[in-house]
Formats: sequence, C-alpha cells, structure tokens
Amino acid sequence: MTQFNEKLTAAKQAWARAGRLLTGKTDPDKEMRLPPGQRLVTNWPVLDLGVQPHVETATWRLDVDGLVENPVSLDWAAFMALPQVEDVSDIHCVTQWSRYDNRWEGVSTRALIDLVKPAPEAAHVILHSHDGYTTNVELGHFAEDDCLIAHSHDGAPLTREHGAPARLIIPRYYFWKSAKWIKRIEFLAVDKPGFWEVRGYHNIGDPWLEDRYG
Ligand SMILES: Nc1nc2c(c(=O)[nH]1)N[C@H]1C(S)=C(S)[C@@H](COP(=O)(O)O)O[C@H]1N2
Ligand SMILES: [Mo]
Repeated sequence: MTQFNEKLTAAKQAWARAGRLLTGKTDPDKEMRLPPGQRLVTNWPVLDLGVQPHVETATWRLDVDGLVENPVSLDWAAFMALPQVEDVSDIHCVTQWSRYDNRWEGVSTRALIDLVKPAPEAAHVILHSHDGYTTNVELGHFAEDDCLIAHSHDGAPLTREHGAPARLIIPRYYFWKSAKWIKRIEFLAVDKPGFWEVRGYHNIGDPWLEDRYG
C-alpha cells in the first residue's frame, strides 16, 4: 500500500493494546446522545495515516463490485447523476471526540445497493481508499438509512483533508469506518478486517457499547 506514517500507526496500536480511553460504561439503548467516554467538539479534527491523496473528479472512479449481479465503475458525472440525499448525523471518533449535526450530501448506500444488486450470499463490505486504507463493515450496517457516499459537508464540497471528492459516512459506528477518498466498494461473503481492525481496533465499532478495541 501507499506509504503511511509508521510512528503514528504504532502509537495508536499501543493505545489499543493498553485500552486507552475505556470507561467500562455502555449505553446500549442510546439514552445519551453522547456515547460513553466521548467529548464534544465544535471544530472538525483531521485524522489520516499521514497521507492526504489529491484525487481529481476528472479522473475519479468508484468501482462497486465483488459478489454483485451488476458491478459498476462510476465516473464523477455518473455518480452525481444518481439520486442525491441529505442527512444530518453525529460523528464519534474512537480518539474520543464527537461532533454533532453534520449535514452530509451525496448518494445513499441503499441507492448503490439497488444499483449493483448484491448476491444473496453477500454479507460483508470492504471499503478501499486512495491512500491504501481499507475498512470492513457488515452489509446490514452499510445499508442503514443514514449511510451515504458523501461529497459535501455543511453545504460545501468536502475538502481534501476530509476525503474529497467523496467519502463514506457510516454514522452509527466509530468514524474509522467512514472511509475517506473512496475508490472501491467490494461485497463479500466472508468478513475481511481492514487497516485498523487488524491493528487492534474493534471489528464492529459501536460507540454506545464502547467497542473501541477488539
Ligand atoms: N482513506 C482513509 N479513510 C479514513 C482514515 C484514513 O486514514 N484513510 N481515517 C479514519 C479515521 S481513524 C477517522 S477518525 C476518520 C477521520 O475523518 P476526518 O479526518 O474527516 O475527521 O476517517 C477515517 N477514514
Ligand atoms: Mo479515528
């Protein structure tokens, strides 16, 4: 994969091993808007692997393939021609910050699923990004009605550091599942842990269960 910052990655792996930030509390019924151990911010921190790829819409493609009836390779115009949705959701990052009321615009994962028609045995999704990052999510979680491939945030196109031109938004799980600089969405029968999941992060990552580490 692309070069990533080994020091930064090793530090986060060590936090995972040490169980950093764990409070031991859960809130399975989501009684609180803020999940256990989280701290509310109003700025928007940037997290990456030390690389922020520059991806042009002119050459951008989104491949959606794997165990699907109708694999597609969308260029920017084809992606923007799909039905557009807006959704407001909260961000919960495993490094403890949460940010409320983010207004996302883009294409719902459900519209993408309708387009490619996953095979009955498809149960997992892997997201592949331009910086070499991958993350895995269960198909059922990927298909939730607040998930989208977003190109805009709070009325403005995504900036490069936040994943331009398009990124996933999977708001019910820690934000490491929301892949930036998306290039490929792959449907699989078996689970395949991604970049952080093989380095000690939880496989599912539900903030209200404090699924920080696996
Ligand atoms: N391609 C890619 N996507 C990624 C990451 C990354 O390093 N590369 N980091 C993840 C992590 S750990 C977090 S917390 C969020 C951060 O998104 P933000 O920088 O827009 O806040 O992106 C996630 N998606
Ligand atoms: Mo993160």
